[in-house]
Amino acid sequence: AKLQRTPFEDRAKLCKNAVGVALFSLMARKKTNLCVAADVVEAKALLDLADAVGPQICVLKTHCDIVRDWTDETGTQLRFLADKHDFLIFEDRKFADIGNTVVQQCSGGVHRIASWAHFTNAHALPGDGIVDGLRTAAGVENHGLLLLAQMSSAGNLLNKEYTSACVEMAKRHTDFVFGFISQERVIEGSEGDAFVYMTPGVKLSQEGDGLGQQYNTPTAVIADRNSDIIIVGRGIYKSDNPAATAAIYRKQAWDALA
Ligand code: 6AU
Repeated sequence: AKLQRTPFEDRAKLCKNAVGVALFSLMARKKTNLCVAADVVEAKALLDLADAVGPQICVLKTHCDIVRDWTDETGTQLRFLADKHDFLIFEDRKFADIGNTVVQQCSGGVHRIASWAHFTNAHALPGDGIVDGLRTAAGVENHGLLLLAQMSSAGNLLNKEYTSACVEMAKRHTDFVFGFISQERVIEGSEGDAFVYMTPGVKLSQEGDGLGQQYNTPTAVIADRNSDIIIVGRGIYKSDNPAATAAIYRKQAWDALA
């Protein structure tokens, strides 16, 4: 049976966080549910990749701590490209410490994540204090947070009970937490429509990487598991033509919504 999907423009009205609202609206307007994981290690390569895939994506996902020559200017330039191409920037920091520590990690240090990223993500493991700390560091007006409810890697410890606890945590913080990193939609019905589901571990060729990553196709993730956004890294940035390959993933992921 085909899934009945609430249009993204309607889900924008249900979401309580400003960045979540902006993301749903952007997806509806630009007609893309592709996020590129820009896991490259030099600032110029990151900016070039962002400029090349920018027209295809709703979100650019970064790992700022793998970029060997990161400066404040890198964040500024990413924001410029986000405005140019109409996408949001997601720093995949996977915070996992106590509230007081994540305040510093999110706003300070070399990367000053809160100054350029629209949203980031966190493990629920430390408890609600991690959400409160990140809210303090970034504010709810121009920032949002995803919780890691499920992971793509073999043997991960995020079992069903843990996923349920993440869902409950998100529901307690809807001003700030607007979605999940998950392998499927983790909240059904209209309550679940207020959150976004972003799924990594997506590649057109399905063999793993020898380090535990497990892949599914765009169609399986969107049509079968009812997720919203595919996150694609190596499948795109390691291809000969990232812009053209991004267009292929974009079409498959968007067509899978229909
Ligand atoms: O497509 P890949 O395998 O080259 O890259 C997948 C990207 C990487 C991971 O750090 C990230 O997705 N990721 C995450 C995220 C987004 O939080 C969670 C997870 O369970 N698996 C995963 O691969 O940048």
